[in-house]
Amino acid sequence: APAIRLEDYSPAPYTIEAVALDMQLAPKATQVHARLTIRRLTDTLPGTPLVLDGGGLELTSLSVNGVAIPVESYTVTPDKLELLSPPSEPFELEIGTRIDPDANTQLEGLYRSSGTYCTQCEAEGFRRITYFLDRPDVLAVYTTRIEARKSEAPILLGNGNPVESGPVPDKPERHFAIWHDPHPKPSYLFAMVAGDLAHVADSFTTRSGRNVDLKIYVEHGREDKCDWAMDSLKRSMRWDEEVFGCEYDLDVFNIVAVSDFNMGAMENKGLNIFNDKYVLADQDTATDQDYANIEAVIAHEYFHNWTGNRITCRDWFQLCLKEGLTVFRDQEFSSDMRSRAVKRISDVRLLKSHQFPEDAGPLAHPVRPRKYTEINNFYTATVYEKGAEVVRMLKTLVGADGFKAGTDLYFQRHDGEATTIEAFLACFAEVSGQDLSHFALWYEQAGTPLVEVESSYDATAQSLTLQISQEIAPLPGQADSKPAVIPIRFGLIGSDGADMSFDKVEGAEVRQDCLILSQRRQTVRFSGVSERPALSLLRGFSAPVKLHAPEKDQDLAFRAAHDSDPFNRWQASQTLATQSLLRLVRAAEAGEELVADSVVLDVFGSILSDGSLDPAFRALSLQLPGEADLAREIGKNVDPTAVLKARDALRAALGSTHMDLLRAALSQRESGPFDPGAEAAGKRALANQALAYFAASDASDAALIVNDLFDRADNMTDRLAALTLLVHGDLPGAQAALEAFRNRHETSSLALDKWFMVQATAPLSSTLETVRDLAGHRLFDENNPNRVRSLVHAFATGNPSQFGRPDGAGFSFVADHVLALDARNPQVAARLLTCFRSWRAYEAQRSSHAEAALQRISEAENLSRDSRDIVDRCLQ
Ligand code: HT7
Ligand code: ZN
Repeated sequence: APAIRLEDYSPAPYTIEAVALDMQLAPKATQVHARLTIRRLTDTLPGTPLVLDGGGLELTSLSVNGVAIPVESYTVTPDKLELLSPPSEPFELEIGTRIDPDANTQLEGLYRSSGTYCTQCEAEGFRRITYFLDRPDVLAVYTTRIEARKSEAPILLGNGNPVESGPVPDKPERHFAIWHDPHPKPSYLFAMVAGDLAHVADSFTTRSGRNVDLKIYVEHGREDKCDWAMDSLKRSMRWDEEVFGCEYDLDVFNIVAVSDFNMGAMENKGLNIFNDKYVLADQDTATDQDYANIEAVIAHEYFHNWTGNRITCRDWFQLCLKEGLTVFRDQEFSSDMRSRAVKRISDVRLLKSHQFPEDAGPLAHPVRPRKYTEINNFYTATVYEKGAEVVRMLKTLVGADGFKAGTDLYFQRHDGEATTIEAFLACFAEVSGQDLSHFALWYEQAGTPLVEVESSYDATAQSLTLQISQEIAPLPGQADSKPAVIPIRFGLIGSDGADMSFDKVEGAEVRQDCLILSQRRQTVRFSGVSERPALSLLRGFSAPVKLHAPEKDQDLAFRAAHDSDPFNRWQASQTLATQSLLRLVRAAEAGEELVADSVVLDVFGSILSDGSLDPAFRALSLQLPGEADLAREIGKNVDPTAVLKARDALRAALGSTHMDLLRAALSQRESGPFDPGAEAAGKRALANQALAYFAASDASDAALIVNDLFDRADNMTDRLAALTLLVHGDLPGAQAALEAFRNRHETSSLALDKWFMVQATAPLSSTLETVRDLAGHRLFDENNPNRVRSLVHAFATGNPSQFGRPDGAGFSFVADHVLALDARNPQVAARLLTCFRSWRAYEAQRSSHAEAALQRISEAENLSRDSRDIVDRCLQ
């Protein structure tokens, strides 16, 4: 497929101002009638052909201004409809198409999930419903009439506000509903749902007094699992008014939860459709992480109403305009609902584990890519998470007030438009008076800058000198890099643990506690520094960079205890653990004895016993860097078995050294009624982290205590924590616990996903065989994306030592699944395939097995455009 390039953007020659859709639903033959009001743009020559996008469509009728048009005046294929010489004046084009929702396994366009008709139109799904200018810069007002058998689909939902509903004359078994959305929108925000659904209802009064009916639709019997989602929605609506001044703009806001969905959720105007994983929660089936995710995703989709829907993207290259900004907004929301420090640490962990590897390998691309062959492959951690980091840096640079003024201007100036990153940045440049043209490089350049800092202190001159450099390693299609504007928040910590003052700084701009780098190499000199400080750099992770600032273990231990910035306090303990683990990996590779460093054992002991710290923060600080984090640090010639051994050795040493402290922490586990809030969740996280070390220790009663927790747990967080320790540690009782878990949750699909995932991520040599068996299990369903993710994807991304087995069998198993899946659901297949992206980092034997698996995929016949794109880039 030819690449689509940003530089080739031009507006469509025609626009579609209004859409009246009539959808006669039937499982295998849905008839769609579209009446489009089309206008030639003034710059378009009369007689210019009109080319509409289609996606596997069957045309059943076609007329212009009410008259069927002769066959010689158009050409049609399933993927394109061309009117050779459309009217010069505004006209009405009526198109009939027939589609088969039941045959739609790719879950784009109109499909059925557990019998419910639903749609997914982002990015290019609307063209699978009718022929259209299916691009985000064509904004139309939609009216949708939905008709279905009443018994099959008593609930009929569309975008906007409900207008009318009732029985269909002369067809007693059918009924209809009409919905009208007054806000012009791009086709990717179109949605409809029809099915036999239950709902919960609530309401919200906006700050200007508009009453909004809120409803969450779910399968019957799941109504009692919607409380948290509804509560999150109301909190999101209030927060967006208070923090961003954004108010809701329709009379209804509907959410529908479906069980077959390619991604997390979709922000269709007034009718959000969700993967049910991000809606349904109760104490028995959802973990604390699930509750936090639901809160974040509900907020994210709601926030899109302004950042994405009211102001949308001119083209798909601008995807980060809505996604980066909306992720930033949902992160801020969660920070306000929970502990800001804990949220920041969790977000940075996610960024480093998902985005950094993407940005360092063959799939690297700028936050605003310049070309694509399949847009679905660009819903990436770079566009979303790095995109949010860029917005965060923007806020750091222009300040909180400048940021608020900039977003106010953006909302006011671009409301109702499809716009660009340039227009967004211009708002902040204008209100702050800052030139942001150099900053814009963050949208253009791929790769994570490596910032290296060497410091020297001159006691006589009382000065501190930093030699700083920044560099991005060469990437495919990007041999060289330019230096970026990098805000580095910092502190100089004195021996008493407090931040020190200094007189002046030369060699870089400093605004408050922020050093602003902009050159490849800079020498920065602080004067008036009264003693050698401990350097705290990149506080709050103020820029998405890799920081190398060599620091002795003792200095890291000092900062882990004293840094006033909680993020860097956490980072110091992580860096300390990483340095120690890397030494253990080298020892494991050399076949030496694995002896843990005492400084790490001490620091972890202090955190464990420091009751003054927030439990959630302690839990995070006690977590060791993961196997994949260590592999990323090692960078090349990675042997995942040595990494696993090193990590296991340190976990065991921590458990055995601190057994008494751990026992004490376990005995503090709280009882009483379940509370899903962040504080109670933090206490559970700490208790379960303590349990994990205890299980890794040489305590003779470890298995007993874990089994006991499993049996007694009254919530999913604790039950799953215990199950994971039993299964991953191959402890006595593991198989019985797995069986008990499956029996208990046989009817809860989301809980069963966890049952599959626990087994897929066990770092045991028997796991591949188990996973193969599970792929044939009666409860496995290859057509359900959540189930595929919980087994195959979890194995490929959450089990480094077994996916990366030295015999290549892990790679081969995943490749088999990519190929099988590709024919049915290319989007999910291509995403699974990205797990190979770091294949070159393995040691020689493993990387040659991974390459062979990729080659096999590459040579398959009829590979989808989605998978072709990923495999080609991986092998390039
Ligand atoms: N904007 C939504 C993206 C999305 C999506 C994209 C491609 C294929 C299927 C999809 N489902 C949802 C989700 C979001 O970012 O809020
Ligand atoms: Zn989004």
